[in-house]
Amino acid sequence: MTEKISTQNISTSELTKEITSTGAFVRQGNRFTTPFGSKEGELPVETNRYRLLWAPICPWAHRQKIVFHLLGLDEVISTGTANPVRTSKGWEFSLDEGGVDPVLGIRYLPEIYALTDPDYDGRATVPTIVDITTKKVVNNDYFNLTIYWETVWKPFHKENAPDLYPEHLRKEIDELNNVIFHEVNNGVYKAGFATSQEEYEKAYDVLFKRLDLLEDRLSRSRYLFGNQITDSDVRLYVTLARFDIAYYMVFRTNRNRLIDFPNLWNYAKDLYQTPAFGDTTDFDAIKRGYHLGSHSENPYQILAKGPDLSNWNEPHDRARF
Ligand SMILES: N[C@@H](CCC(=O)N[C@@H](CS)C(=O)NCC(=O)O)C(=O)O
Repeated sequence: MTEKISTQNISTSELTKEITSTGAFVRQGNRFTTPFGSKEGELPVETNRYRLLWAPICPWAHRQKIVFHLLGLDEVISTGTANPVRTSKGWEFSLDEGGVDPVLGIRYLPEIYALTDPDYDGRATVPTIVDITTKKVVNNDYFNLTIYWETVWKPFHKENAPDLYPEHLRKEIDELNNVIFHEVNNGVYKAGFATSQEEYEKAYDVLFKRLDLLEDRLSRSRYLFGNQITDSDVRLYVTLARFDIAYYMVFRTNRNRLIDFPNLWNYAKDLYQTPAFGDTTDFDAIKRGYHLGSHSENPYQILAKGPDLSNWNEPHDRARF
């Protein structure tokens, strides 16, 4: 579901952005995309075999963590957490004793990519799924991972786990996920990483047009698909949770803040106050990761003091549905 990558005119900067000749950001494709499943060639669905490597700053990784909590998969897939401020050598496991991931023994994420594929020359990204038995990366397909957790991993869901990807809604969820990905989740990055005024404004306009439409949609229902939380809500939430604290300032997506959209803001608060959402949202990590992660854009490494985040715990209006 990722965009097609143009191999021409890609420039590499400190952030190793993928940039076209007109200054647009085009995200790299995923190198490890073998699906989980029971067919030959698929990754076997087994407990205590895989490790999720993540960083709480990252929206693509955060959604795996939310889904793990909602479904109880934290019990069967272990997690390694990188420091939110990425180093010039990549994500670092400096929060762990001795500065190495205790299960895999790596200090920097690129080490495990190199062990898996010495020829890999793309970015080593979170989320990454490692097979602990082989110490190799088996999947970094951030777009599809939550769908695997929600479907083929069902035998290991906790009792009364929600159905985040109900059969009768799958087509609509897939369609909305695509739109949310291109215009919102990745839309903020397209605005933030653009290297021309024109591409930045294009991404900005698409993003806010879509947020206006979602604002309207959420005037009619508690969640994106009525009264049940689905995979699409997880995807939208992770971008909303980073909006005012990071994207508004760092990516210049500043037509207005999340808290200026009554429905999106109440919806975000509602989810934040739902187990699995708020308790996996690390605002401090998000702020440090985005504001301090690029030395070229913040050479004096000054951390913005605001915004006030206490309002995330204030009452929301969604019970009216
Ligand atoms: N795998 C995807 C998406 C995941 C992703 O971009 N993760 C970011 C953090 S939010 C990352 O790990 N970036 C590392 C880097 O750019 O070196 C990609 O390659 O673009």
